Amino acid sequence: MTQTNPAPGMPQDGRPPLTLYLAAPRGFCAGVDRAIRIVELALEKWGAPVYVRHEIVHNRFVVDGLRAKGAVFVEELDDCPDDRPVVFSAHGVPKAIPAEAQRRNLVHVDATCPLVTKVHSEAARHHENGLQMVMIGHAGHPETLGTMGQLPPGEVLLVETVADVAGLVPRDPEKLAFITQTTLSVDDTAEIVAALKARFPAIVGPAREDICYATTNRQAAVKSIAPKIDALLVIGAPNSSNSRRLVEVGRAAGCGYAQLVQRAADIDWRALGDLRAVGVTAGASAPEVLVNEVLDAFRARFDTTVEIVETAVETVEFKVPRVLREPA
Ligand code: 0K2
Ligand code: SF4
Repeated sequence: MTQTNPAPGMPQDGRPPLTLYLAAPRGFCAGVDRAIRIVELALEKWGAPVYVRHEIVHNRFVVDGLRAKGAVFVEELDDCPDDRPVVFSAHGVPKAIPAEAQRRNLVHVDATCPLVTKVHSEAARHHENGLQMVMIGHAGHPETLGTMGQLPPGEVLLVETVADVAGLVPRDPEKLAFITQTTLSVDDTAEIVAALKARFPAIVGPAREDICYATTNRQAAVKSIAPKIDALLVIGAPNSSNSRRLVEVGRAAGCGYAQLVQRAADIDWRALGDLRAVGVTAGASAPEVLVNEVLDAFRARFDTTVEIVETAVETVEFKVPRVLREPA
């Protein structure tokens, strides 16, 4: 699909021509959309303030918007009062957190993405079958903490790189299974899985990838744009794992300049230099309004032709929890 976009009121003369390849899919996934709706519906149902444990998704613009509506973001359940509802973020929480909320009789709503919950269930099932888990993920990331926190300490061994596989000391190399964070690099993870299978031939893996459809699709779209462009901009936050992976995927696919930007004001125009073609995508937690802001910034400086590069069509939708579908 091709659109020529003269910015309203912008002179055509003097602006160099630029083709802007816009990745599709990009931006919000079904899990992010659901998590944000959960906070909005909780505010409608119970009024402000509604507490949210951790950023509901890793995007300051989203968080600030919900804060303005009455959400209060905290890192720990201890920071939530007993008499207000609390929402758990899309990334998931260790098992101890809902248990503690229950003990305190807190009204709590879990906005963990159902695809993250699926990984939690996998871990629990393997544990019941007597397998020790290897988790491929990033240390300290809330999703990794949440997934590892489904099982007792020591039951989940973390690996971040191929090199980490050599250092694993499992209880029984014949009784292992692996799971992954949902937002990893598809290619890097395949290498780690290959190393795990080479060292532990009996290791059990998921029937289908734990890396989710949204992560996979966004990375595939970047790969298809990379050969056409001089530079790639990924709209997303520095703490957004899936957004950072898109930058890495762009670089690995041959894009010499690939940069994460939170919004248009972050674009380093000098570093971009003389551009003929640029790629733009957005992480799963970055709202479309920020994509439009970036497009407008290009239109202001270049005679920009936007080419949408669609490599997949997404139709996934997740329902919000029943408590938010019922009247107050
Ligand atoms: O990519 P991250 O896991 O860091 O999280 P966000 O940027 O908030 O994106 C939403 C994904 C949440 C769970 O998979
Ligand atoms: Fe769910 Fe994937 Fe979105 Fe994470 S990135 S919230 S796992 S759909």
